[in-house]
Amino acid sequence: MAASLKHLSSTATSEQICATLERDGAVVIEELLDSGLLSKLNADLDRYVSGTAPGLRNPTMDEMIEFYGESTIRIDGLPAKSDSFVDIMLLPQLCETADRLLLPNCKDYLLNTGQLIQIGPGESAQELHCDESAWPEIPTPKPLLQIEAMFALSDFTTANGATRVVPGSHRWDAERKAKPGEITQAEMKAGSALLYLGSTIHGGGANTTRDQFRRGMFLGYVVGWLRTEENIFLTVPLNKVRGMPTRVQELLGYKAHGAIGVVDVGSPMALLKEPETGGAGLKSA
Ligand SMILES: O=C(O)CCC(=O)C(=O)O
Ligand SMILES: [Fe+2]
Repeated sequence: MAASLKHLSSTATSEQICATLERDGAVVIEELLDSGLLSKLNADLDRYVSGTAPGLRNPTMDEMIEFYGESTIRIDGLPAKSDSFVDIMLLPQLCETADRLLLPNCKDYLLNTGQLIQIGPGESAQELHCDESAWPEIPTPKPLLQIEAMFALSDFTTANGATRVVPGSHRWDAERKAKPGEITQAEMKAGSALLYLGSTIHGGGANTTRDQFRRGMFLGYVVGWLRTEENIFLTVPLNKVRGMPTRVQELLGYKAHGAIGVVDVGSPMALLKEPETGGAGLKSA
């Protein structure tokens, strides 16, 4: 039987979402963003996309140039760039799923990265991977580290680069490679989202169109004791964080994980309550 993904409606309960994620490693939630939220988010992002060239600007490793795509625009720092992104961080379907799947493995979780991923015409398929391979130092078997949502901000089609997914691969040994018949693509309408686990094999699709841009937005939560992929303390200015809902401040790293992530060996939240210093909250002696 050809590989396929289960689609649930946005009224699905977190039990249903998690049961599907535990069984298949991935699920599409249809119409997770309403049309008003989708257009506000796209308008906010348009302002940044128009001034950004495709490809990686400051590679940390040569292999990342191809991995991130030379015809793909990626932009992070999204909590500072769009209030709609901040609203989306708190969607109950996302937070309840993270509560159920990640809280058994940590005291609380963090935003790992929020990323616009716009795949341009001619882009080749991204290498299939698990997002948890960002932390190769953690020995296997690993506890579940991450849950991810890839929001379709334009329609996702096979031709324009809909995410490729290997259902069931979250249970595979690390060496197993997907055969063509085990790979499907997350075709979905703008506003829908693919939810998947950090251990599920997937990758961006090839964009074989001549003139279509596949706009996706990635939002992932990770166990709070890991270093996050995006350096959110630098991508989201402190003065912006001060005006955000408390739960968002926590998810951006302003809550200690027990004794980890502290300021003056205490809660970083105290820093957000101080008058604006414009910097790291340092006071001169
Ligand atoms: O663009 C996509 O559909 C997937 C991107 C991805 O998996 C990644 O960059 O880790
Ligand atoms: Fe990925």
